[in-house]
Amino acid sequence: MIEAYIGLGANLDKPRAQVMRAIDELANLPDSRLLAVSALYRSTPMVLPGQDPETQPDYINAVAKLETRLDPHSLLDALQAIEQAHGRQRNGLSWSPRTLDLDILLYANQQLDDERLQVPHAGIAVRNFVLYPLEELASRELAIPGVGRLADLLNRCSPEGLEKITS
Ligand code: A4P
Ligand code: MG
Repeated sequence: MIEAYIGLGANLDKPRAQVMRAIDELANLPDSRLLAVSALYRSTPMVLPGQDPETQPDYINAVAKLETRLDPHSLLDALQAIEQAHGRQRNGLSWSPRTLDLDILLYANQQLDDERLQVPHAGIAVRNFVLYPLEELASRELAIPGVGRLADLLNRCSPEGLEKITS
């Protein structure tokens, strides 16, 4: 068994319900156990240069910690099957609104870079909607392979635009 962290994000079609349902589905992944889930966060859309954040609804984001025997590509297959079951439409445009996005943030202490997977996730160092929920589940000393220590990344990442949902 290895430990993996999954990022959840949604900004279409009742995003909070999408994320809650996805958490249940992560709990039912084969050969895996859901160990912990962060609070849900509301976050301002991060958009590509030239895109207007005002044109997208806010995201609901969270991070989940799993124990799994699935290899990284089988885990990605399983996550993409969940995305499809949530009616995820891919229009070929990056960072467009979505009913559900599941990203492998970390897979043990492995670094992967192939045509389907980049792990740690490419955006991990600069995404407050990943780092702050991750801090709830992991030690601040967590070493993110090839990237740095979680505490250092948090020090450099403003929580602006991120709101923990408490009710
Ligand atoms: N892929 C490569 N590495 C990974 C990984 N570690 N985990 C590949 C999951 N998938 C990975 O993803 C495209 C391809 O990335 C997959 O087929 C897989 O083989 P996708 O989900 O189809 O497309 P995408 O999500 O639009 O693209 P991308 O570049 O993965 O976007 P991100 O990084 O997921 O960012 N703002 C806020 N506030 N909250 C958000 O959650 N999310 C995004 C999307 C933009 N802005 C956001 C948020
Ligand atoms: Mg994605």
